[in-house]
Amino acid sequence: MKKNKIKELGIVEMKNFLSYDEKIEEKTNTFEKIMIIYEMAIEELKTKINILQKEFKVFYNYDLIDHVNSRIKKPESIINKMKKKGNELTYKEMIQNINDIAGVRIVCQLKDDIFKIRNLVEKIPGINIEKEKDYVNHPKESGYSSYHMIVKVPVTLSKQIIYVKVEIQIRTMAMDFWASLEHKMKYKTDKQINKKDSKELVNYAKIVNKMDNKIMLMNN
Ligand code: 0O2
Repeated sequence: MKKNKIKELGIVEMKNFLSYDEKIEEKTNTFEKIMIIYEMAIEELKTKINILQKEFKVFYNYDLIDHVNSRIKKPESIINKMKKKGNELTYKEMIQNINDIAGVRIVCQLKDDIFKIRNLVEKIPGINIEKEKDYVNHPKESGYSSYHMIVKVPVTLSKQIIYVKVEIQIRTMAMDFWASLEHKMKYKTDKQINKKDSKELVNYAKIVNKMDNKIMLMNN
């Protein structure tokens, strides 16, 4: 949508609605207000995904989506990520550069359902895809596998509609099991995991992938 049209309709991008150049302070009103807007975006998106989940279960007798989780990134994680990326610690930079402040994770049973879900998300009216990363067909070096989408979700307030970024991770139950385990073991610690364990984790990821492929074939 063109910029002048955005103004006419009272639609604003999050970064313009709250164009704060101030430094981030975790326990202030400003920080809380921003986080509440991200929470609203999660609620909007989750409602739409839950509708799809129910539709498939009730009308097609098919468990397309096993479960949906969501979270708001913790302030210290946001700040650490900004430091790693070399961002200035302002609200403006935070909104612009941190794509996963609001996160929704969709977990399914079958590998090919990941792409069915992706296509359904693309069709939800008002949801705009900003960026996608296919770690399913192209797993990370760590072995990590998931489909990532950064979408913009419209949050309707009394005077305007704000477009808010949300990261969606779509993965199978097996991928989810691996990622949670690996996250606990290595992702969040500052310590480097030794080479042997790292290799072992990559091997487990390959086993998970084989299993996902076999289960998918069995179902087909
Ligand atoms: P947390 O604690 O899960 O929130 P971008 O700016 O979007 O281009 P970003 O955010 O690094 O760069 O993108 P990417 O690669 O899509 O990763 C975002 C999230 O994916 C991570 O968020 C993790 O949740 C997950 N992820 C990515 N790589 C791995 C991995 O190797 N192992 C596991 N277990 N999870 C991974 P955070 O903020 O890093 O962590």
